Amino acid sequence: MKSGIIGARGAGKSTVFHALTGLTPIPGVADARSRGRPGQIKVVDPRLDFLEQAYGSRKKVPVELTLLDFAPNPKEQKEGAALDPSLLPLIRDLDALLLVAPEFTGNNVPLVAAIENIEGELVFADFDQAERRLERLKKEKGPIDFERTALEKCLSWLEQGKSLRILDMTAQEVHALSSFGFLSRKPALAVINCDADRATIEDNLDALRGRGLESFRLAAAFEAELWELDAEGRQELLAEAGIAAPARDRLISALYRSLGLITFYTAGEPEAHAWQLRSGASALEAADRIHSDIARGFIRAEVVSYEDFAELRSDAKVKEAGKLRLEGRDYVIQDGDIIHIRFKV
Ligand SMILES: Nc1nc2c(ncn2[C@@H]2O[C@H](COP(=O)(O)OP(=O)(O)OP(=O)(O)O)[C@@H](O)[C@H]2O)c(=O)[nH]1
Ligand SMILES: [Mg+2]
Repeated sequence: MKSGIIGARGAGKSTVFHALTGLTPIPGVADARSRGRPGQIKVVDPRLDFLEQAYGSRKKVPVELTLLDFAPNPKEQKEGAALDPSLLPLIRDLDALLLVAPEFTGNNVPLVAAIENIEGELVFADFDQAERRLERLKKEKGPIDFERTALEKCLSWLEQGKSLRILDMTAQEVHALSSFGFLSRKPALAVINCDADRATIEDNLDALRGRGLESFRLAAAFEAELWELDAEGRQELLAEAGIAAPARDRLISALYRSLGLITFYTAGEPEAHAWQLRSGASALEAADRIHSDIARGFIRAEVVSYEDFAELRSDAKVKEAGKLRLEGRDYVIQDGDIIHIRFKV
């Protein structure tokens, strides 16, 4: 899963990237080819640690998220502009966006306005794209099909300055528009980059929630500096600042919530593996996540919930207690399920 960090010049995007990944930002201004810098975040997962131990696995594979920071391009992004327009094609295929609003000493702008300005740019870009496509369809004079009516619905929504994230669409409409990668429909988090003494403030930003945005507060410069220390030192300074968990861990939960994701596991002696999945996905989709061959040859899934396994601690005991379920391809995977797929190729 890939998320991109966007926002105004100097909002602290690279500092947020540094705080979350431990990687220092790209120095200077990048050329067109190397604008996006990816950083990996391994998801800290106590359930996976437990499985690794219980199975004596030789390898542990956590879920990884990718964050992208973009080198600035002052020629394209004017001082004060909410977004660099030349980034638009680079963020179209991302799964989620982090919209950064600065709220630290030296750069403290009205929060909701900062986020709404970024959203405004996304809405504008979508409007432009939808309009151009609609015009082409009209010129082709084909029948008024599903795509066309769906586009018209989007346009009249975007026209009001609203993001597509909060537009009710039928599954058919979503399908008809899926190839567009509309930016204002992407799950997004409002990231408030603040001073350390304001990191634990509880925001109640109804204006943002109304736009389908959750907010997420972090003291980026403070947490970026913590990477100089060992794990213990980091924990100590975080605790002193009253911050319960590192921004990285809190971000992961926030992203999981706003993207509607769950984690399932496969575990055995070779490896304990955590997999990310869309909430509501079937056993067949889980199989496909592991390997397309496994999905193709799917016979059935053997499933135990994490809670049951944690209590019984071995496959044999799970079976004995009758807690191992045999499920078919349509079974809806639950968060924490440990599954073993039987398949034939
Ligand atoms: N005090 C404080 N300073 C910050 C914080 N975040 C960023 N800064 C400072 O703000 C300036 C800009 O930060 P960057 O992280 O480079 O901002 P950016 O959004 O990546 O900037 P561009 O890539 O040039 O658009 C730097 O001088 C940072 O040190 C913060 O949380 N607290
Ligand atoms: Mg930067």
